[in-house]
Amino acid sequence: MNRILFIIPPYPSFDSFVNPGFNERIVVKKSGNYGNIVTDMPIGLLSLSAYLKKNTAVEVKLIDFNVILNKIDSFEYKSFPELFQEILSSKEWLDFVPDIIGISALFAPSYQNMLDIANIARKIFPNALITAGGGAAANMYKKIFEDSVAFDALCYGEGEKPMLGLLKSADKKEFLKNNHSWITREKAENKESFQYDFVEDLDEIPFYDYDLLKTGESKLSPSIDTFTSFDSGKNHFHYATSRGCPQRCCFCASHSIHGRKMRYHSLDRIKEDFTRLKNQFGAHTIAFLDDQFMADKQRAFKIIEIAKELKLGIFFLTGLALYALDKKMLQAIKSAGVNQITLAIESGSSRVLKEIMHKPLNLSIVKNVVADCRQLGMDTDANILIGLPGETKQDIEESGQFLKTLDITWFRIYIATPLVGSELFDICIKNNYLKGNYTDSDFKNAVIETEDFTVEYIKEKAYFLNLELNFVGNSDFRLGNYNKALEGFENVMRIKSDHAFAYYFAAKCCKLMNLEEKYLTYKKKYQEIMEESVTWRNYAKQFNLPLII
Ligand code: B12
Ligand code: SF4
Repeated sequence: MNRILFIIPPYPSFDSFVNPGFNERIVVKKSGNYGNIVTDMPIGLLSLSAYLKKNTAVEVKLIDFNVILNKIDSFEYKSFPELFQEILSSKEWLDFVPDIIGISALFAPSYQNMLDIANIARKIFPNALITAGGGAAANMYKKIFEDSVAFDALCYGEGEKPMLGLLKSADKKEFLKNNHSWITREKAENKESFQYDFVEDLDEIPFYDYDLLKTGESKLSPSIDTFTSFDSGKNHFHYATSRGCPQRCCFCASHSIHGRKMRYHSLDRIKEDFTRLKNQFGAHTIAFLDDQFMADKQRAFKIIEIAKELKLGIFFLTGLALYALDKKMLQAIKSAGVNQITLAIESGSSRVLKEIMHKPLNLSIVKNVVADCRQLGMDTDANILIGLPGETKQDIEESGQFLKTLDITWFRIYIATPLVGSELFDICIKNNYLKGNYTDSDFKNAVIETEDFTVEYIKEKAYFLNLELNFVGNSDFRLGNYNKALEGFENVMRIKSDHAFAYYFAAKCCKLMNLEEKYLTYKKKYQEIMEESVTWRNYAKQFNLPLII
């Protein structure tokens, strides 16, 4: 029987884990403050495991370093490799010797961790085949083979069929050599081209192998926690009803793994899986990870109905396409208990949306969707991206002006990041726009600099827009919904305990709601921060906030 060990490297780099930036969420451990790591369920690996177990004899184990980093209450290591060495050589963590190691590297920030894990695993398990898959592995293969000799092969695109072929082959090295979905050093050096080998009918993949997880542990820090309306104590399970997305947003790299054609699970199968999640795993909510849940609207309605019939809550972790969100769809979503949705608006400038992002979104639709959500009592989070090549300072200003007119509950302002596999990445390379290490960038760091802006400008502007749209111009505060506005500000305090603007505007809400005791607490904290922090004093000055209330 084959034995596979799947490993998920820490998502962030060591440096960003131990030195989280000013604008980042902090986690306090006995040994100090660290960046927060999200631990959503790795459904790619759960799918792989289920598919392999259905089709061949295999034993599968999973080590998710993100879960481990969240679990330990003190971080005593001088580097991540120290941690990798300890865990991978410990019998307590791993009670078998794997024949195949499969590292899952979906994104570039985990690049160095993926290499370090492979190098260490090569020493501990000299006879194992070391493979990797996911966006970073598939799109960065040339660099990986330059930077490490530990890998036998990297998977091009989705892994179910390539990995099954590998497990079933009598001569594994020969299989890797001849199969077009596996990238080997030799094939890369010969500049061979690679091919996807997708499971076309997703129903061929069995119910995800959720048993591979200690589900309690993956819920230590789910991304759902950042949504104020969601009770993270509830038992939620990640799931994708489809794969693929036909859109061509220039900043996206998803197609480089899943392709652009939509593939679906049947409705019967979805019902079966939801029922099992509820009855066998005690699920309360399904958190969807589809790239394009709205690709087929009638199907989307039916899936929502299935969840409602089963009395399961639903939640969308990825941004929803606005063109599909007419009043009827929003009513259906709301009726399934959704109180908060993420809108993939991306920019308030029509020019940027159309000419730069290649995103067919009409801004008048945005206004209607936001108004309908308010009317239905649904909170809206808007994803906004700034700093793309071709975008000018004037575009960013115009975008900000438009966004200010929307009654969005909370704006998430991101900095354009050149994801490997995206059109944006190719544009940046071609024009020499990269002014930093792109593997470190994760929508918080600015690394793109063009004729129109510097990295410093974009970084500053992103934070300025955040303060302007979420605090100074907060829509709930503006509309007199002080309780709701206060909820948002208090949520920020929990994530960033020295956020001066959160205390200032929370104090204002409390004053207006006659919450005298809270008002005094928040006012005092604001004034303390103003005394201590030059950065916050500067921001206060820019927005004409008093230093003493
Ligand atoms: C859920 C998700 C997350 C979760 C990860 C949860 C998890 N444990 O899987 C969280 C919230 C942590 C996350 C974070 C980020 N994410 Co994200 N995320 C996604 C999302 C929406 C779904 C992933 C998924 O479940 N896909 C469905 C499953 C079935 O596919 P899969 O995971 O890719 O797995 C398949 C293959 O990759 C392959 N495979 C994977 N591992 C392995 C291993 C082996 C050995 C083999 C053979 C094959 C293989 O086979 C699997 C089965 O077919 C994708 C978009 C997408 N559709 O993929 C973006 C995506 C992966 N994320 C992306 C990015 C950029 C990020 C962030 C950098 C940005 C950010 N700040 O949000 C951060 C990075 C982490 C950090 N620094 O904090 C990009 C990555 C692009 C790139 N080239 O770098 C994507 C593709 C989104 C996009 N539109 O471009 N993300
Ligand atoms: S960002 Fe979303 S809508 Fe745009 S191409 Fe990627 S998955 Fe599709």
